[in-house]
Amino acid sequence: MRRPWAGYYFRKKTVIRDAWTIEDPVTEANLDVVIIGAGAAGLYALHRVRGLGLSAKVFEKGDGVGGTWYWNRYPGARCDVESWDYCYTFSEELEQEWEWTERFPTQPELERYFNHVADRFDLRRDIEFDTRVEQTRFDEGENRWIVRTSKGATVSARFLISAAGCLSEVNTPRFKGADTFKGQQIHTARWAKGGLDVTGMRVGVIGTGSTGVQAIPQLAKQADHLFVFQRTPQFAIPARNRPLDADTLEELKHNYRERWALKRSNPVGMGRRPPEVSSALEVDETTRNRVLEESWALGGPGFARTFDDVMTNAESNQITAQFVRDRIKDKIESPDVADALLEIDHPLGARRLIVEIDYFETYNRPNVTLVDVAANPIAEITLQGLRTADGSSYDLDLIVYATGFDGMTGALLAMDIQGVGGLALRDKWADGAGAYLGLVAAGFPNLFMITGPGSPAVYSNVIFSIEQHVDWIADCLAHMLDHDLDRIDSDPQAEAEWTRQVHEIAAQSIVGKTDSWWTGSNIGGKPRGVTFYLGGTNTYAAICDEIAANGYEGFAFG
Ligand code: N01
Repeated sequence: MRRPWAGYYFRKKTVIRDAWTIEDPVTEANLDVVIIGAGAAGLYALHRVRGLGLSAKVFEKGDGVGGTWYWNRYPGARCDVESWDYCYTFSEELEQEWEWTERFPTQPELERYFNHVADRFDLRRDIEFDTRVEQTRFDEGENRWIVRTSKGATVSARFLISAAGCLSEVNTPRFKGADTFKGQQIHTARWAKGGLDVTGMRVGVIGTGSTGVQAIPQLAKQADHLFVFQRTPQFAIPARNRPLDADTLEELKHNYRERWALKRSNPVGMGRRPPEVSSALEVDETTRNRVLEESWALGGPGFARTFDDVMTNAESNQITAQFVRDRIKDKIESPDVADALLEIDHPLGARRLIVEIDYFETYNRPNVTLVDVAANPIAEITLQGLRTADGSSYDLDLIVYATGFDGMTGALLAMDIQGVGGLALRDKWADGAGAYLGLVAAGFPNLFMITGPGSPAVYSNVIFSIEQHVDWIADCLAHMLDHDLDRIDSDPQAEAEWTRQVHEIAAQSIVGKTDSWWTGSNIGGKPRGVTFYLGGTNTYAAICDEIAANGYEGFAFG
């Protein structure tokens, strides 16, 4: 059978450390800003820095814009944040002209949206596609970043902005024998552009995180048989997706500004009001159940905030989690399958809460088999399929790796970034990643990270966090231009204190109280721990603004 992608997915990750020096001829020397990535962050960053009159170039490894929504084309891929929240807020014209069609937009719709943004703001002419940034070094004498790309160009820029994304470096476990499999193997974030027809195939899906949970119901509809290899059962909340009718759209457009104000005051950047009841423990059982039922009926990611203290109070969490277990159980016909799907070993929200459409019902189909690979781990991939530790074999035509990403730092560390004194970012972060406000890592001057470690990043409505970061960076650049400043770095002490606070807040939360990509434990050798700020996007934005108003406290200019 044809294996069009097999070679690509199992190519060994290369860490480039050749004898490249900053004396290499520079092919383009007069840029103000280089931006890495043309996803939601890179597009908006380009728009803002152009507005300051700066010249800029974006390097994008794909051949189109959209980032996550360019790469993740697997069946069922859609955003699990509502369309009216998961969109830019910087342009009222954009808000008014764009028409969302569903509560939770699909990947094709989001890809269209980002293409529309690229065209509407004339961004493409400064984007170089099919080009990866491989190495960058800070030239201390000139206060410039020298950037080398996969196409062999070496450009120099005053500022470097990473918009490489928190979930763009894929994680494909290397199972013994994977190279021998005669069928097709594909990672969900590298799905073929034209789609993949799995009709009549025996398909194995490894992984039941947000991605697997979205892909499984769609693959089951087409495949001859679907085997789901589950290692960790997880909580999932019904999406209750729906098309948006004309009245809803009109109401949305009318209220965008009001929603923006709600996002600013919400701890995860969503346009919602605070919960009606702050703790599950402060009301009687009847009220509690009514609130839970209403929240369940509404569905979506907001369920995690049914009560204010779900993420901080173990008892409130346990009550909410039991409610979810009971509702899920009702959907599954086989008691054994229900048990296997509900043997959840962590509090609700300790891993990123999943939003699902027809996921649990899919296990009632005769062509779907759940395989527990916690008890019997995958031992090897064979010529015919897959074998688990107890000797059971599964004949397959296609293996789908819904195995996630090297989150938060993976994309940054896939590049060879060297700061002051040749310090490599991967050496600086060898024991744990952090940057002052998640924006600038000490020793890496003039390098801004959008949604970097230390910022709310993935624990927020990320596109709203992106806008907040980009706006802050643009204001900071304007300040530097106004005051004729060439260089900005973080004070190492301010950075250490910020990172301490990030860890202290995480220690008080249920978030990350079990292994997952949130804690980096899905990647061998990666330091463990939550690296994103859990104090709330509203609090975070206020701190960033205050620091800027106080003359950029904790930053050092030169
Ligand atoms: O990745 P994951 P994801 N053997 O890391 C399993 C965002 N997202 O792509 O849990 C067997 O959550 C692994 O098992 P375990 C969202 O932020 C957003 O699903 O490690 N299994 C797990 O089940 C999300 O959180 C949307 O035991 C192995 C799965 O693979 C993030 O992306 C949609 C294994 C990986 O789950 C990542 O989600 C989709 C092995 N050796 C994703 N290795 C939106 O809608 C790994 N697994 C916006």
